[in-house]
Amino acid sequence: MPAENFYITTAISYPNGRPHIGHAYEAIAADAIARFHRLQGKNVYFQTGTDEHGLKMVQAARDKGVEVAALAEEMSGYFKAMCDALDISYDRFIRTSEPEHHSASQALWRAMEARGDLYKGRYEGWYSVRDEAFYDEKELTPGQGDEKLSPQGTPVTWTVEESWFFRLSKYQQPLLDLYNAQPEFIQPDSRRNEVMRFVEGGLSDLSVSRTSFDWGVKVPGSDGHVMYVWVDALTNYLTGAGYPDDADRMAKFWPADLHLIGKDIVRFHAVYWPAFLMSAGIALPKQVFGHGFLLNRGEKMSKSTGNIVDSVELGERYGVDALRYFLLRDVSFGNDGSWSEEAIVLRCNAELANGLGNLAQRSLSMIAKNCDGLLPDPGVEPDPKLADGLEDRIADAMTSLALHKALEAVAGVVTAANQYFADNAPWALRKTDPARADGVLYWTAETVRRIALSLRWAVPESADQLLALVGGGEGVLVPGTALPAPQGVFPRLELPTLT
Ligand code: MET
Repeated sequence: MPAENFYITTAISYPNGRPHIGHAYEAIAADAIARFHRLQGKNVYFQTGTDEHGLKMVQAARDKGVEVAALAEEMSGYFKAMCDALDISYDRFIRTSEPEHHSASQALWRAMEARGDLYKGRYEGWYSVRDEAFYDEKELTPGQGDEKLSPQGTPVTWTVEESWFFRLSKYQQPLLDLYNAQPEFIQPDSRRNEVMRFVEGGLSDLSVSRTSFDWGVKVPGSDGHVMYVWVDALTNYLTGAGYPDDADRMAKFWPADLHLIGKDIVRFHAVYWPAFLMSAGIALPKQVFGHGFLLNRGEKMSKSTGNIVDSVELGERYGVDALRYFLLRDVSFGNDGSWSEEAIVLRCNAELANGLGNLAQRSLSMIAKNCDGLLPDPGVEPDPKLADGLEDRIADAMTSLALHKALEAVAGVVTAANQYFADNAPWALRKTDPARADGVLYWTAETVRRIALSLRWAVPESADQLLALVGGGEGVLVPGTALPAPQGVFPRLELPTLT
């Protein structure tokens, strides 16, 4: 039987500046999920990339005094470098400026046009360049002076422009039917409720082209119009699946299994995107999951407050796996989470350095010293079954994308194994009952193997190092195996001293 396919995406980022830890967080979470499914034997396709068109990019380039294509090129490079530095196992890093993506977007456009869902008109309304979003008057709140703010708190400007429209209003009922029939389409439930309220409130037709600038995908057969950036941005998911020409690839990877995105862009993914696809007669993705924001000591990262942190630097300072572990373990996935360097140090020292690292180091150095570096025999020492059911608990947690719960289950086994090691004191048994001491060391090493295997999706490099140290892989450890010299896998972290 061919392996099951699994297609997962992150949002694609605007390369109008450098990536910050919020981008790293989404990439790490998606990577963890992608790796988990690969380890389950699935044929995974994982796509991330950059969203390079739109007014926001045009304005950022103008502010910096550079060409927009040059800005996109340079900044996209930083996003890709971030993914590479953080061990993000993407299969494709897509850029919406690629010709192949332009063709896919135009094909989707034509399909919506053929359905009779596009018409030409004049857009008059509020637009937020920061969100690249249109808003209804009723959604706005007053800002300073005459300023009006979007629900995301970004300034909006009154915009009048000749434009193509998409008959979004026609899809109000089909969308509500979708949310009712498939509650898992939008998760978590809190986001689903928000979207349902929004759609129940009525949908206006959507302006889907711009004429005031030309940095975008050209509207087929309509000179002077480029597509509204979200139309082409969302289409990246189809481009990656081979739309429109590669039917074999489409059959494998479409519909996508999971679009992992931030909670601020759920509306685009759970309202506009399925409406476009319904219009074009294309199957809908199985799930849109809106994760929470990552707050720095409770504050949202923002360029204006200057609390942007370079995740690549954090990875260099504390270790990529420590950063990954912290983010996946500390944040209750789906909710907002808070991070600080102190919190990274605290969590990783407690559970990685002192918890798992010590367990491995203490047991393996005793094996090196007392057992000639050969994995001892369990003898009659009973299997303490410390990791019983661990894999199932992780799989359960991953089904509902409770990444933090999956790691909590692993942390529980680490604690139990340390307790087992301390209670049985193999260093003391060595003098009174060496065969039992051997048995305790064997079972400790075997538990470390199970833990390491269970962590491969979260901290890939460290988990593999740990597996190599216990001489293990998929199967139960074999007594007599010669082990490499033990080495610390999880260094104790320290906060940089202030100078
Ligand atoms: N560039 C968008 C954002 O960062 C996401 C596009 S996902 C199709 O909000």
